[in-house]
Amino acid sequence: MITLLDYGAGNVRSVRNAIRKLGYSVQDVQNPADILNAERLIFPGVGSYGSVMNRLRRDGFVEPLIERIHSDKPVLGICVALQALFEGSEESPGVAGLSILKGQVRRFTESSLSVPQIGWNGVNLHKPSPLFSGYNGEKLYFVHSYRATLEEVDKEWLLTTTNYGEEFVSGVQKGNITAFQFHPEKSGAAGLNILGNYLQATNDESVTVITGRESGTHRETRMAKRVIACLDVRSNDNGDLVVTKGDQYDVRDRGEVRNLGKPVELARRYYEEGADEITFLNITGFRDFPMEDQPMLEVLQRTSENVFVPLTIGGGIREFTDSNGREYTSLDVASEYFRSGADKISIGSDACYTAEEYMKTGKKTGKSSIEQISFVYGAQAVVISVDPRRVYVNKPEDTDHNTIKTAFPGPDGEEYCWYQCTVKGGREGRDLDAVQLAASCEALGAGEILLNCIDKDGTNSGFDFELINHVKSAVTIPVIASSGAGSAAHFVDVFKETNAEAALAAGIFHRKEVPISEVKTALRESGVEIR
Ligand code: 1PR
Repeated sequence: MITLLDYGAGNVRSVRNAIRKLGYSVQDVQNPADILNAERLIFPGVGSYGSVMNRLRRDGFVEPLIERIHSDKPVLGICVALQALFEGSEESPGVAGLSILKGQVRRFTESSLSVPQIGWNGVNLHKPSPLFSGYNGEKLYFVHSYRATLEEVDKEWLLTTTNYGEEFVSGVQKGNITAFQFHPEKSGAAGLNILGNYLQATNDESVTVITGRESGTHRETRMAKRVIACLDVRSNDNGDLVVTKGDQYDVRDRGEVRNLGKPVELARRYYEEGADEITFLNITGFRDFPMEDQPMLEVLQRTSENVFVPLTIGGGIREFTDSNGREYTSLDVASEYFRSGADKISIGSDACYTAEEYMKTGKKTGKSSIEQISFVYGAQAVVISVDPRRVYVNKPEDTDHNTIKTAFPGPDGEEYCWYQCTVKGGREGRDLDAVQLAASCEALGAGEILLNCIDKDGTNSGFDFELINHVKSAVTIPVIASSGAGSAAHFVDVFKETNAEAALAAGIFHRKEVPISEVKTALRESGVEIR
């Protein structure tokens, strides 16, 4: 029996599902005494530093947790839980941590890096550990902006380090305490193996004598470029929830909504085929009341039972009032999705309205969906889905928007274009360009940009490098290139021609034109770092 410290700050469903998948039972901490009495305790780290510590304090969990850590009972901390062992974090100034380790956790400082670090990276083992038995250097999933530096951690605690432009502490272990900066529950088979080793080692004393993977052979770890499978989901005319796919956002074929499969089954297939991440977009979310949109919640719940890579959900993340007059904030809506198994939420239309307001007033209100969700769940949990379309002009002075000189002139030979943001699934253009949207949303606390392109969507003609470079140069958060993938070579091209951290495709995977393994092979052969 494993006891889980669920303090309601994010997706712990994945940890629960991973433990169950490994054959153990899980129970939740109900009161402070459970923390002391649990045989084995897992402290999952989800949410921002401040929200984690404040919730632990609110529930009276801090004292028993410290007491347990000082006893000889096992505790496994994940992600922010590793950071919580320190005295505090730059993420939430003034909020005291558990102070088991001295010092502060700080934001990545290297200016050439995209922060947050979102994605797959390796670890170097600094001491023999049974937890890494069977680990062969596979990449594991990280998602964080803050980290403990090597100077901050006593040698006897140091378990693993990872390089993200600088070497940081990705694992600590001393006596009964183990904590990982990566998410084993989101790191595919390699992560499940580490988690399984941990559960076995803490179950059976004899296992701890096994010496794990050779430590001390230091190799540079490298962040991988991610390959993401995207599932656009909506109800068809019979009311069935289907994965569909549009051509330039038109998902109907001879009047019928295209049906390319079932969301849960397809997501599982992509996980098994090696997708680094799965994104679900509820493409009619702007119409429906999301809290009543139980099918999408169920899709997430069922998917997370068998899919152990990050899940993003988009569509309908906004505040609304239901037919009974009950008001929901976008934070309520997002929370429901996180509880159901989402690791990140993606905001489309609402991000445009927020950015427009922000550009008008120059003020952060703290009330927008981006700010609220980022404050509670951390920037890394907030993705902005951009749906831009090219607007051609003869010269930059013809518009107030950010233009580029394009190598693909417009219908009348126009040599410049800007990228107009749209809302409601591309139906309505706004007086806002993609650079304005991305930069405003970053300033408001978003952690990643999902950069679609209506002109390219479903065309199989390759990604729009001009758009990607244009937006990428305006932000320091990671950018996911999306729309237009038609072959494995297109993925190679997008990573050679742009600095995008990830590339996403839909149609070619759904129609089984290009398997994910072929994309990965092409990338590996071209020298692109992959998982
Ligand atoms: O506005 O917050 O409710 O979010 C709605 C979400 O639904 C947005 O993320 C928006 O991008 C998405 N969406 C709305 N309508 C459509 C549509 O297709 N009619 N799909 C839509 C967007 C685009 C991509 C697609 C890539 C790759 N889908 O995500 O998967 O273009 O496709 P390809 O590889 O086949 O070229 P809100």
